[in-house]
Amino acid sequence: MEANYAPLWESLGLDLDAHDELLRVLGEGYSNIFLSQKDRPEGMAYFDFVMSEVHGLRIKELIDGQKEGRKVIGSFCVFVPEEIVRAADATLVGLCTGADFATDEVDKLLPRNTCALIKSAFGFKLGKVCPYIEAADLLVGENTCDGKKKSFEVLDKLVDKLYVMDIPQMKSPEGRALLKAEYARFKKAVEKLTGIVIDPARLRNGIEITNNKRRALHRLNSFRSADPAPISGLDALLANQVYFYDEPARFSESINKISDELEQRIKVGEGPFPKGTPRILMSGCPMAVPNWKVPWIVETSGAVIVGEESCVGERGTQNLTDDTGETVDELMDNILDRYFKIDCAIFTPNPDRQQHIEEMYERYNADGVIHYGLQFCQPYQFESINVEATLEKKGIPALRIDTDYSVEDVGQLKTRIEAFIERIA
Ligand code: BJ8
Repeated sequence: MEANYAPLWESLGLDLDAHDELLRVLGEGYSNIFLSQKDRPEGMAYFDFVMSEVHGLRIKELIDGQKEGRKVIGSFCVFVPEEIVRAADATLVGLCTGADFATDEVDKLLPRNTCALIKSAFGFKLGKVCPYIEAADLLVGENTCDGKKKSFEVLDKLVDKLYVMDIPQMKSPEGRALLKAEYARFKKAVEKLTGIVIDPARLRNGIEITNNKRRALHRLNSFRSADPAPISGLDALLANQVYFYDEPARFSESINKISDELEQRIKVGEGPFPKGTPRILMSGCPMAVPNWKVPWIVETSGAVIVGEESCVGERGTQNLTDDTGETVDELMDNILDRYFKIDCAIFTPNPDRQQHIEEMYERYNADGVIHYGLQFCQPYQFESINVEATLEKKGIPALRIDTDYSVEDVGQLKTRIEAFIERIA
């Protein structure tokens, strides 16, 4: 019998009718995009289940955890150090974004030329359809791009639990000092919220839990360099998206199970697309659930995606945190070392990202790079011009796409993507 989560959603203040409609549209989209794929690894059944319960069972687990004293912290960015959250027995979850919602209300609050990701986060809040934002004990905003930074001033008026973290814009000693101070302040805030003092053993445990999730995804992704690729880009993206919601140990175990399967598939040359299918590296803005538009177009136009240079992808999960250290200060420095390497486009200059794109292109044996920029995303749109030019100069075919969450441009995107695939085939 299907569980009835309506009382739970009602207790969180969700608009049940709007939420039902959202789940209906999501379910339909999911089944058209994911379930219609051929030759998926059997292990993806777990992710189908997670997605069907992402607003149900997972929310119930979080609420049950809260009853036992485990706090929930929501975040919009991979700069929020999960190690510190886990060290205090709290749970870090990604907040809803990735689809347009309550757009009329959003347009009254935010400038029109705000990126779809930010608008979407507000749409989920204003439309009362995100159980994560409602269930969270603390929301962490971060001063990354100007859009996010200023939008948190607006969000602060809508919620009473917003904490804003400052983020440097340059990889300088001063930038590092700023991030160090901000992580120390965040640790204090987490300790205050949870009533738990983070000691070295706890911090080491938080590092281990978080590293294990990353390790599992590194392993899964390593198999995508094979030809034929043993998993579609859509399914791999889904695994990267679920990373932000699922219980960590269960997530790592499920990813490792799929990886075992992929290893076998490679031995017998099996995959959802035939050997020799043109291979694409996606690069650019993060794609949160249910933003599957461009990967879906790519993989229904004769190519396979073999890597994501994105925060919902390798930019978010690359590099483990060193767990060696005896004191909290040493371990906090290790955390700082790891996060200060994130090559988000908010940094200036940001040469590491260009290098990472080229390195991923080689490692995954890609044939071309599609740069995915959200309209009005200044950091990534600015970088995309140079990324495209530099790649082309080095003989790496590149296509620059600027889009949003609407479906209006699907036809036009398909034409451009098909032409690009023809060029690299
Ligand atoms: S570390 S990429 S998750 S900031 S798409 S809101 S940049 S205008 S999401 Fe990001 Fe952290 Fe960086 Fe990663 Fe602004 Fe661009 Fe919108 Fe964006």
